Amino acid sequence: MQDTRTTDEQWMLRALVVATNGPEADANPRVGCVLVDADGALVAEGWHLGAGTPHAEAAALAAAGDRAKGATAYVTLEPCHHTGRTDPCSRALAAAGVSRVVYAVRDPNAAAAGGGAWLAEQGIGVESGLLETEARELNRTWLHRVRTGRPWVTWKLATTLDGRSAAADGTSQWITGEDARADVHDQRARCGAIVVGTGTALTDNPQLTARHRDGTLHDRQPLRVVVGQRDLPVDARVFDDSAETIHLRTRSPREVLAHLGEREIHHVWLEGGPTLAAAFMADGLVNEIVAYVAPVLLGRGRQSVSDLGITTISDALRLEPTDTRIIGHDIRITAILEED
Ligand code: AOF
Ligand code: ZN
Repeated sequence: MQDTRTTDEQWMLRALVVATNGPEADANPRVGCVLVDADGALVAEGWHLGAGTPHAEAAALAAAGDRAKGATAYVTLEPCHHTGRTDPCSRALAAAGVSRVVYAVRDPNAAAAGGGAWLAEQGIGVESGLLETEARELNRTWLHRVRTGRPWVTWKLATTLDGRSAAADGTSQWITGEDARADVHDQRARCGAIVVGTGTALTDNPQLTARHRDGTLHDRQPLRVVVGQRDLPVDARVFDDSAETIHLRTRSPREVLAHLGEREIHHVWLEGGPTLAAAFMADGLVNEIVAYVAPVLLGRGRQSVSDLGITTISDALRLEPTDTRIIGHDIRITAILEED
């Protein structure tokens, strides 16, 4: 099939691909930069490896050396114009003699924005908005936090065919199969924090870490957050030394998210239980649901979520499915709720 994308789009696509080398669960966004010379040949590429390390543009410029002069820079995010943990990319691009800058999405972070306008003032050709949808998708959770001050919340639930997440006596290990559970660990590793209520912490005594199938820990662990007034035993597994844990003695999901947002966490993995999940839902703070549905029946048992105040079918919450797949014997449905 013939590739009908323009040359600019192809280079931006490459910048988006190299951006994915960066870590997902970091205070900073994932950013890629590709430098292309006047003959249309690749000069260098760079990506951001997380807060405190060089920005994508700086990495690409370092790799390019003198060959950056006269080049076009394709960047997935508007070049920053501030001195934060590193120097402004706008000035670095201009100093290197780059003649044209194409970026995908404007930087909504007021502290860093303004690079595009400043570069244009220097007489450098600046274009924006190329593959913006894709670039937004790449940093969906980070953009959400910058816009709202709160992390994006993904509520994970595991249910039986009849919508139960635990048996009548409270036992729930296990409803889904091994493959689905391994998938949960991979997804946890991509988030900045795992949030549960004290009920879940007391009933299941979970470790709340991201582990490989052999039980070893992923290199990076999300922050473990337990929410609620009740005390936890000091020997609870969430307090082991495999990851950092905080116990927030509040019932307000908004307070929880404000606190995590301040910690520059932009993606929360909410694992329930039913009371906490309902509280987040009631406040309109769940952005996405990842549901694992197992070929299991429990009949009488505990619902995955407490009352949502819905009594008639026309009031049902209908989500926008973004992905459905079979994982082992279970089905995983990913769906998003309307953005506020
Ligand atoms: C870019 N290129 O690769 C990244 C940018 O604290 P700092 O210095 O790392 O700055 C972080 C902010 O800079 C971040 O919030 C975002 O607005 C922008 N990130 N900008 O030009 C990059 N990572
Ligand atoms: Zn920068």
